[in-house]
Amino acid sequence: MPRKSLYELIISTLEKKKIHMTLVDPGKMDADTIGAIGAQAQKAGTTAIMVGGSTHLSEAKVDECVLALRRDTSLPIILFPPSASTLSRYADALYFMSMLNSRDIRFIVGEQLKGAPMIKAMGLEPISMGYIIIEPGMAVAKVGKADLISRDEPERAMHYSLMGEYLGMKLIYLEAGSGAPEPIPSSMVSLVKENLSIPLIVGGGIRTPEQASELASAGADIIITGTLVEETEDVYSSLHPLINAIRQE
Ligand code: 1GP
Repeated sequence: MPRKSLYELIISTLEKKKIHMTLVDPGKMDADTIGAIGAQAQKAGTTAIMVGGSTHLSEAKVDECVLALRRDTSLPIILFPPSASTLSRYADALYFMSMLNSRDIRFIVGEQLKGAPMIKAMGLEPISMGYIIIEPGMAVAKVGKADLISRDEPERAMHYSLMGEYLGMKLIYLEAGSGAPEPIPSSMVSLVKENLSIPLIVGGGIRTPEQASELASAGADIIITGTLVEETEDVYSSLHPLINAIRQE
């Protein structure tokens, strides 16, 4: 039987439980620190590691971090690239993402056009994803020139999400921006989820088990945390209760 794709694994896992993924940014930490974070996150129950950030990174830097994660964990590694140059052949897959509410064609199809042949050559699994930036959006909103959706426009977020689904994307990601002071409102997550038939990822500003639980209960299928693991001194103790809280939903 052929090996399941990572996307198929995500779908079959979601039939049983909600998923947590840990985001690490090679622009902010060295490879050994990233490997150590990955090992603690795996022990805490995270399902996959996402490697990326909003700044440009060299292929060598991304390779080094992915290889450290390979050495220190047995988790799937998914690239979360800010641009076509931020790829690594050593990852399992990448979110082939389009920032649907960008004002700049480069972030909708431009980097994707550059990246497509590289993904083919590297043999990476692309998982298409509609990336939608919600206020405040933080660095990624500025870099990606997002036409921000405000926190009190849940319908606009829903319309963008539906557009992504109808374009054939496999996942939708509602992003408040890394380090956002608070996560996306749960009422927005509920409205999007009620109307969507593909899995919904939510990230940006999630720091506590209560926030993660509220978003999962509102309909988030996959919860992402990044800043939390960068700032804590004890990755396991910070992540374990948060991942348990999602699993209860
Ligand atoms: C960023 O949503 C992710 O793309 C993670 O955000 O760093 O705020 O957890 P945080």
